[in-house]
Amino acid sequence: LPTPGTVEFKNVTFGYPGAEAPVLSDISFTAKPGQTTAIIGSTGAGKTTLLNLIPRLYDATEGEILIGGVPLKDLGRDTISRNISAVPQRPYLFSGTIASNLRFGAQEATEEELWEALRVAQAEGFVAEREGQLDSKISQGGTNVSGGQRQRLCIARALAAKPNTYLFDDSFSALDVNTDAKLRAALAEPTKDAAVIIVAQRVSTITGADQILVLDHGEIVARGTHEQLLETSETYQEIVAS
Ligand code: DGT
Ligand code: MG
Repeated sequence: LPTPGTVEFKNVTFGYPGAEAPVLSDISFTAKPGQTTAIIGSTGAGKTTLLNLIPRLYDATEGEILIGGVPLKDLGRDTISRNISAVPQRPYLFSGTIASNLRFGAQEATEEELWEALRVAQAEGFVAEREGQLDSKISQGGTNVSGGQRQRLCIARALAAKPNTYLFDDSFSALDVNTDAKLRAALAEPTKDAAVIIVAQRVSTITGADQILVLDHGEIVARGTHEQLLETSETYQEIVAS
């Protein structure tokens, strides 16, 4: 791949155009390859906004984001999309087949690679049961699969692209605790050299993360491992208790 996947935020502030107050203030962290960085915080804290800055859906108002040491603005859009797989909070499937949906961003993926991605995403079973399997039809917006299936297909799509940076926006909370745990265990191998950034609602999804950032009103109010935060962060304790 063109660049190593280290994602670095340096004093990033961001406000939506026209809005008075910034949504993110002075965010600094480094997400390293081979590590999982988790972001947790209440609704409206700015988690999705933070993730969306990485593939440049928006540009930082102040500060800088670098991937592999290169400022985002110096990386072409193409390089950015080849390096990053983002699973959005509201995952989207388009009208086509399961295979064409999975190959979005991974045109050259073989059927075997698609099945492997589905296996990791805990989606192999329900795809195998569908008539036509990889060639079965998906309707616009993915309305003919369940929300949880849609989420897992979008995770499989992200895996099929074999990027070096993964962004998961709340991708596991619609799954039952069991599937969530199985999926994350299966992700370890294919993402072992990638930088993985996970936004989570459920603490159990991220207890094993290498670092957890606690976001509150657009600021990182605490950071550390699960064990460290349990000792040091009241905000984190409240999230754990909720
Ligand atoms: P969630 O998904 O409900 O847990 O919340 P977060 O943490 O993902 O929050 P986020 O980043 O969606 O929103 C942070 C703040 O920014 C919140 O006050 C709503 C506001 N906001 C989000 N998207 C937009 C947008 O497209 N335009 C404007 N003007 N404001 C937005
Ligand atoms: Mg969000």
